[in-house]
Amino acid sequence: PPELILVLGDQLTAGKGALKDARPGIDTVVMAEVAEEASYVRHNRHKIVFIFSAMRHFRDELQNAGFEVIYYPYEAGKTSLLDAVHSALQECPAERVRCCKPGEYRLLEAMSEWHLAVPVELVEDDRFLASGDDFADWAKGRKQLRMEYFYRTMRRKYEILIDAQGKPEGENWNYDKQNRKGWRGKDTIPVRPTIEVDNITAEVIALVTEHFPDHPGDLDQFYLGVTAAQAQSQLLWFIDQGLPKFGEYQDAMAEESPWLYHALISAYINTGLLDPLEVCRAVERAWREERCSLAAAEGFIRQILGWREYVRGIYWMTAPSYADRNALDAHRPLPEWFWTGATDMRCLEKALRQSLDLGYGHHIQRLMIIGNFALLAGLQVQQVCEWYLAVYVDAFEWVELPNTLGMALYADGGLMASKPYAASGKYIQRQGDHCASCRYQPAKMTGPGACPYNSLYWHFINRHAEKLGDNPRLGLALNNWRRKDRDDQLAILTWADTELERLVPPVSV
Ligand code: FAD
Ligand code: DLZ
Repeated sequence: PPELILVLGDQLTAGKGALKDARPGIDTVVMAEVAEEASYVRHNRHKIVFIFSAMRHFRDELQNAGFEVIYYPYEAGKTSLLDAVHSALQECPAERVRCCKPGEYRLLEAMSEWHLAVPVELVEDDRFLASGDDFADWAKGRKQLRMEYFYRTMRRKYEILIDAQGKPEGENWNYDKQNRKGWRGKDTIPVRPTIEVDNITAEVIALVTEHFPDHPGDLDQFYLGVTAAQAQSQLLWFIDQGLPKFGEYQDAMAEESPWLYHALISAYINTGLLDPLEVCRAVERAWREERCSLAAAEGFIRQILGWREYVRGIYWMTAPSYADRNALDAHRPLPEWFWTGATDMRCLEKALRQSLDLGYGHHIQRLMIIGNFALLAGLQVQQVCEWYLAVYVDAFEWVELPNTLGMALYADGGLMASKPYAASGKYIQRQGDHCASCRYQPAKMTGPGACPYNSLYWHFINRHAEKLGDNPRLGLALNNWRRKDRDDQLAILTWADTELERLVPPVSV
């Protein structure tokens, strides 16, 4: 019997998910641009344009492949996906609705309450490399979950960077120690090819400009591909131009570039325009053809085969209560300047502005600049998570939440990360070149001109000393703090309190 196949805006892969075994000429596909999905957070306008335009291009591809597609553009005024499915069922004779399991718990829960005239079947999302059951099996009985061990299982399972004896290539599983160089402006950063804005994207840009005036994002700088072919050519460009230096500068921050040698492919993988396994295999191939070092290839593959699958496993294993965790009792309200970038801390200003304007920040900006500030200042966890979900083009809760709540804010008490990623101005100075153009000095601890990250770092260590006391990875920091003179400690804490009052003022009622 004919089916109605609902394809969501982050499920744009032919032949996978609900489209697996779909029959052109028999089944009908429905896709819808709906207010509820576009507004549940203040999504970056780049993200809305990217999703709507990619959906419209995907619709055309499905039609070219012979599918009947019912497509509701934003102007059709469908409020929710349920609303769209209801309407589509009036237009076609389907006896069942099929949809791939959504990436966010919020939507899964809503779908479980859909009452339609025909049954709804949810199918597993086969675009991921570890299913929920695979992850649960791996996690079962382990006292502590650590990404590194999960990653090794995945390397073996997919035989990626594994030699003929079944050992890791180069004899090590992980080459992270070679991947920590700071940026000193000494290398040439390759210029990224621009992608032409076609008519479909231009129309969507006009629509989003009109309907989402309060959302962040400078659409004059729209830079994303919107088809699988464009995503593929971005990947090939990266493998050629970015990958050779990816590992070396993976943890670096640069004044002159928002992306350095990063791939800019997360949005494509998360929406189905690129396949994660094919990406890993293409990078492995580049190493085998001697086009990059093993450290670069391994470092990159670990992010996708390891971290990406691991955070998804954590998300579904702990949903929905994970989102409410706040293990360090962080309650300061998110300052308004997170939405404008108006701060005189240079590194933070750069990271915030590009995140707001482009919807992009690389990992170290998200973790060690913005996330680190939120952690040290004790910003309210759920407000910070909502900010991340809104601002980045690649943000979907399954990947955003464990990264923000777990990795950056340590609000899960150490389920995701083995220690809080707390760092002072010294780290930021070592990894990048922002400090040279900043009014604050990373070598100064207190008084006017002192880098706020410094005193806030010790404030953080001091206020959580008890909770974090048994974490061996923080032993050194705690000892250094305890060895300080009582007067020095007091001066640092008093200065940090002054800085907190200034930078994160309480919300006026
Ligand atoms: P590259 O640095 O070139 O890395 C290659 C790929 O590896 C990425 O495209 C991505 O698919 C994958 N990857 C790398 N790190 C991670 C990770 N920690 N978790 C999952 N995948 C990873 N990534 C998202 O896709 N969506 C998010 O909403 C998101 N939120 C984050 C929030 C915080 C606080 C932090 C610290 C990280 C977050 N990340 C998120 C992970 C990572 O920062 C982005 O995937 C990466 O910056 C995307 O840029 P890129 O494609 O240039 O990545
Ligand atoms: C993110 C997003 C946006 C902005 N708009 C839509 C939309 O109009 N229609 C749609 O099907 N999907 C959209 N999405 C992606 C969904 O929010 C996503 O499928 C869920 O959050 C689950 O990951």
